[in-house]
Amino acid sequence: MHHDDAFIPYTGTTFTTEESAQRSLDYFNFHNRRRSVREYSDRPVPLEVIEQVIKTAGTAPSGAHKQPWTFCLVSNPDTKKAIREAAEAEEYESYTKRMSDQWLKDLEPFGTNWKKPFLEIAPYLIIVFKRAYEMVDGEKWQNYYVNESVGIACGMLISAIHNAGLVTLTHTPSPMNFLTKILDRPDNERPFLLLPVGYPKEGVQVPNLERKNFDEICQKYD
Ligand code: IYR
Repeated sequence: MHHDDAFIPYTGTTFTTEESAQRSLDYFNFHNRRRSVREYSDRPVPLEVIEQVIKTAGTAPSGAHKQPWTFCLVSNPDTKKAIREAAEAEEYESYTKRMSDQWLKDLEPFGTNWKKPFLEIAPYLIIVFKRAYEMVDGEKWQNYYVNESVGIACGMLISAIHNAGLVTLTHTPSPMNFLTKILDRPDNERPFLLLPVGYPKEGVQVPNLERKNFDEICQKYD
């Protein structure tokens, strides 16, 4: 059933208790300063850094290891402009007609609106596509747990971006089928998330938010 090299030794590192405690604390403290940033500097970002963070996202677990994701990396100014214009057209409709009063009220603390200049200013846009199925010899092979898999990969991507000293934002223009068109994606792919990536605009401010405390997010069963 298995060929000889179907399994190999696990090479991940384990740590002493003290090292584990320190590393988990350091990791939390570093991530606790991550924020979604909506205003970007046009300072260039080295391509190899962006490629590396995408590689990290690609290490995510996925249903049956199908890796059902494609990360489109956009730096071309014309493409960014096309994406901005299409996103703003949809967002204008959303903000002025489609979103409920309650939704608009819930967004007030973030100061968002239909204008999305970051789509042109940020040096890179990463548009994540989920792959619902693969075409194999003209046949459709369904992928598994696609939303979970791609969601996890996006979480790892955000973590890797923060680790590299860059900022991002999980932008969700809605509907976002315009991305399929502009980026000429195949039928088996659907846009999942759009992330501008870059350095923060100098002196940028972010909403004064508080995170839930530990007892609010964790229920222990010991
Ligand atoms: N997609 C819109 C609206 C929006 C919705 C939620 I929920 C947010 O947390 C933030 C924005 C936009 O990107 O502006």
